[in-house]
Amino acid sequence: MATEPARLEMLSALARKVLWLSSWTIHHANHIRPNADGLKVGGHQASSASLATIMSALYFSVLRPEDRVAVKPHASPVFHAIQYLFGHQSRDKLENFRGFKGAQSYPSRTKDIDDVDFSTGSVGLGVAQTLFASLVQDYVKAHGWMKDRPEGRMIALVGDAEMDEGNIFEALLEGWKHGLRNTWWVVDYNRQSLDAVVREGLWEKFESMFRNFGWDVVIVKYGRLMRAAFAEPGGEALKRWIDACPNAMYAALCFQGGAAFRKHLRDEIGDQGPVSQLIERRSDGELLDLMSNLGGHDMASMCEAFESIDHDRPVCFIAYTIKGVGLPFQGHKDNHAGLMTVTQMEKWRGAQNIRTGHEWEKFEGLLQEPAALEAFLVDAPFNRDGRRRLSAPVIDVPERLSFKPTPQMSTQQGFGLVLNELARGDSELASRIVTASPDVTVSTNLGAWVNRRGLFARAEKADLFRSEKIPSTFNWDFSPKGQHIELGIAEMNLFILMSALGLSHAINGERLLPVATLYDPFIERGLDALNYACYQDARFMVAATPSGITLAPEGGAHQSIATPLIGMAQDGLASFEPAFVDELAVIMAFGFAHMQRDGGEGGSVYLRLSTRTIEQPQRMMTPDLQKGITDGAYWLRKPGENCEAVIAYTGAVAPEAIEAIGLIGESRRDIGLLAVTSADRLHAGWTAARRMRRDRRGLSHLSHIEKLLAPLPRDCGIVTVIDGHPATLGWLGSVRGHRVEALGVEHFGQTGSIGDLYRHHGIDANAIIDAAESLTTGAPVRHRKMAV
Ligand SMILES: Cc1ncc(C[n+]2csc(CCOP(=O)(O)OP(=O)(O)O)c2C)c(N)n1
Ligand SMILES: [Mg+2]
Repeated sequence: MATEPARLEMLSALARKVLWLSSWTIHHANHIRPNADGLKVGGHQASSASLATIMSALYFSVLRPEDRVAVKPHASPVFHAIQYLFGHQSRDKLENFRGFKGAQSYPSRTKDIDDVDFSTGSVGLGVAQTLFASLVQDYVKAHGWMKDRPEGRMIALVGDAEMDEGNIFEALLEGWKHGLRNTWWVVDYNRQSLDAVVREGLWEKFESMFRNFGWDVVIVKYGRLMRAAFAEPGGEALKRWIDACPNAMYAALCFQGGAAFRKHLRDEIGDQGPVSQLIERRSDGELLDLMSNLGGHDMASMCEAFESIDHDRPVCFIAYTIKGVGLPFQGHKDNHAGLMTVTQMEKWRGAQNIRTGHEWEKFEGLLQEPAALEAFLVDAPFNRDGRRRLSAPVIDVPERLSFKPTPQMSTQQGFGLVLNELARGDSELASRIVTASPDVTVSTNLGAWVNRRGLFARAEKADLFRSEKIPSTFNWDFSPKGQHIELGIAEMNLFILMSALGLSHAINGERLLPVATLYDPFIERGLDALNYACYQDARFMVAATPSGITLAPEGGAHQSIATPLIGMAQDGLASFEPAFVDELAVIMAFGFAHMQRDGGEGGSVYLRLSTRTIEQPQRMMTPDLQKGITDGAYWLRKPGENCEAVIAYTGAVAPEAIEAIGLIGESRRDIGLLAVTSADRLHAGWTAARRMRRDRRGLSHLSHIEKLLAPLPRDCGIVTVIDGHPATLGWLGSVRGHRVEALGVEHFGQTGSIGDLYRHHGIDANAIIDAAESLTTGAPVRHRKMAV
């Protein structure tokens, strides 16, 4: 199906306009309203130009409202230019590109105003996001929630060097396992990265790899001018020369221009009659137009390629392009940060018929009637349904979740019990939960949930062990109604899946409540994807277990030290480390509600859990206690007026802290025990309160931790203890100026029993007592824990 010539003409005109506007945006930011600190805006002009035609073909003609796109980070100016033409982006924001509150350097769902579907920036992640978004769409459809909404295509515009990122390969494999559909990746094959020109023949590797994973591959190499020239006498020889020309040479010739092409062609092909005539018939300008008419810059070829797809299998388009096409530094290997000079821009402005002072006018310099162009934009199928970002109602969450208590439990076990209770019921909440785990479903206690709710797959598949009547603890039946997505071991995939599930309300208009489990140390393996998911405001819950050195015999490789600090520092992620299961049940209920709150009010949730079985408190869950738990801390033993020392603990070391309190109690009368369930929320509350007071928004506002520590005498000492980096709680002394001894883990773990390791790292009861003693005056503490 060919696009009619009149339509093609409009599309090509708009693509030229997009190239102008995107380049002018960058030029403006550098030369007309430069950044106050004089920083140049690099990395955009050349990289954007590559995609002006391809993205114009997509947005102005091919895309439908239900399609969703991840745009290569450096094509942000092209994206903003397209949205500006649609009327979704303001001139003011473009003039302030990369400035404070201006259009973002990389498309951002949360910061940009112009309908960004998926944020990008860290290369590779947006690409994989589209793949997982498609799997999520399948999930929503299989659960009967698509109603009459058509299926969208999930499309990524990918840089060729971006394909080096390992997470893309991990995603490809996972997509193949799940029968991926409705996904298009368009590779901007400009054969350049940031530093260099890519390896020869890379496209062959891409082609075989994608086919291997069940994708269709469409290679768009030659534009219309080229194809017409190949049909002329001598055209075959020209085509052979183009195909054999090394990437670096082709790029260099594009930079040098038509005369250089002519010289090279003459030198290399020699005088061969028809092909020489073909070349000589063209002026230098025409020859350059011909040689730079690669498929990715030819509107007809791109429309044809996109419109030829009449199935829902995944497709990889490899579109040949020239980095910086149409600009003075096209093809130059150093052009990534290249910028046009003022003189170059003036010359180019002339060639584009743009009058000074009219640079931002939508149709300036185009030959077509403005009214016809405007009508064309209004009629673009992409805009048919108006607003594309959807929303979904909030799912009710009870104040706290129930579980079957036992006197001794670990938080990991408790997590399984809470989910099991949810799975047994028939609440709306339970029906919207989707769990996922990278091959650690059973070992993170998700088994009971999965037994009841089943695994997700588009087609039914019964558990063979069960059908063969072989006894097994777990039923692994797959069905379209299943609520657990089992992944391979790649943690990057887990977090990008969370990112996709956690945006379902905005993408599919159907809310999902995703819960991921993994081993705590492997958060670091997927950290950039976790950050990415938070950056674009996806909402999910991560249960990371086991953690710290408490998983003692596993050795140093599996012991996490830094994760509590990651939990504190990661924006958009509220992190908790409860010691007891009743706390966890409160936190999970809070978490499911927090995941659904709008904007800055809500976010994702990280639970750092443990396999250590400890004695559980028998107590009433009062509203005060509940609030303390979710705000981040509460007094497990309230300090008196003359309190000498406070022990503030987090997580699995609770028994050590309690034991130390008992032993110190013989020699020191007034000792407090502070249970810290979330160093993250405590710290965030504290900084927010100080900001409010500084800004005079709430002069008397005190944060939770300030209120908790207020009654302590000035000379009271605080011992903090956590199975993680001591800096997590070390700041508590700054709140009201108390001295602190911060205990924790700073070195890779040894193998041994929990007792051995707590002693070795100085987080056992005796170490706590020693620390308390060093902070208090008076006689030495008489009792110590006896070695066992
Ligand atoms: C994870 C990550 N590493 C490094 C970068 C810095 N960076 C930005 S673009 C780029 C090269 C991109 O080359 P390609 O994908 O071919 O895009 P092109 O500029 O050619 O369009 C690099 C290394 C980044 N954005 N993200
Ligand atoms: Mg490239």
